[in-house]
Amino acid sequence: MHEQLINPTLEKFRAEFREEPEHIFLSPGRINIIGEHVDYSDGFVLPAAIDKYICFAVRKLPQTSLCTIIAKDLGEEYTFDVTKEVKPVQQMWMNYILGVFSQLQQKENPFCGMEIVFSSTIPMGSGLSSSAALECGFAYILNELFDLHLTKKEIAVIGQKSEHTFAGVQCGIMDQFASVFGKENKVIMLDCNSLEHQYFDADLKGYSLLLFDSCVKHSHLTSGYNERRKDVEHGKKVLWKKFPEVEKFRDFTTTMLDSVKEQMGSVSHKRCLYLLKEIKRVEMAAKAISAGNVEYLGTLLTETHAGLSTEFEVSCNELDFLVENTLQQEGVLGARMMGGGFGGCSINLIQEDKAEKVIQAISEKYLESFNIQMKVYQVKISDGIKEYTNEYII
Ligand code: GAF
Repeated sequence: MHEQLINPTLEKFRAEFREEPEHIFLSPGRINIIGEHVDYSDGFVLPAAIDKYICFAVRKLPQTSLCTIIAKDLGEEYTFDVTKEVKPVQQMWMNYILGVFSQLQQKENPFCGMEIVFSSTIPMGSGLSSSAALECGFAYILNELFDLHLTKKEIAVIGQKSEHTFAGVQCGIMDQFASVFGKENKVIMLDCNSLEHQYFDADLKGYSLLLFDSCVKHSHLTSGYNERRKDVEHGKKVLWKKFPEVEKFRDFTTTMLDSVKEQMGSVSHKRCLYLLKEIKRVEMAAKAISAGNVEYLGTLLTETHAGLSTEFEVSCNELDFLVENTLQQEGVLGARMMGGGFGGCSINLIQEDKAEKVIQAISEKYLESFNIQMKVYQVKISDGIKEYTNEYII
């Protein structure tokens, strides 16, 4: 991590600001084992933070009110005045940050100038939540530097709201929650309705979770993410009109759903059907993990892909190809697209000693069919956002 991430971030900070940073923070991306698109529908999800991070090198400047942020990997920088109201800007990466700042600025304004350089090993647009890592990382920094006394839940919610208000994506809470609450070797079972959560050991009994990056990039602002959410909200409205006594979306049955199919229309019906089935699958997956039943976990992952592809319609040809072909390989228990969809990664449950062979076979087939070199990430389940306090002088 030093070579790849921390040292280059530090070097850039020193080169640009001619000083040492006072803090280094690491904010992780996430995987999601199962529970896709249910985080804005009272569902359960099973995400985990991973060992791919945004690294922030930070220094406070009490004598000024200017905050300069350098996005090292993009070769861009942006300066804003912490005493002035902030508005969305052209640079999307900066909107994640400004969206966080605007919420905290409204509460009180204890801020002064700052110098920040950040750099990342989370590939952008690959479904590993680089945006949540950026939002929550910045909220965490402000919390630490200015003693804001925010709880971890508040940091996650501020990150999510920044996405809604400044980035225009009506996302759920899963990505931000995983980035903040991640724990080494533990999967989080999160109830997105109450935000109650518990941790599970991620022992996969000789199998590992490998990510295959289709390298088809997506942005949830221009993909169908917000549209899917609208389809679902419409379906919910119809359901609650007929069954006002039902408290949470996940308490509707498929029989109730079918009874209002005509009023809601076939599109919202299939979206809601997928969601109700997916929420149940997550509960079954949590039981399968606890019981060490990896075969069944694999079956559930594959069922999720079928639902995402045909009912929720957020997959794409490249992801369908990767999943279909991976499932044909020996030693593969399950595969599915991961995250919001329309590109990004598949997550695959593969016997450890068969992984190399699977990777080789799928890379070749993918290159041949799409002329794209697939990328492979073997990730470790890691801690959530934290200050990096080890020695980092190079
Ligand atoms: C994206 C969103 F940001 C999450 O909130 C979630 O809905 C996910 O897609 C799909 O499960 O990552």
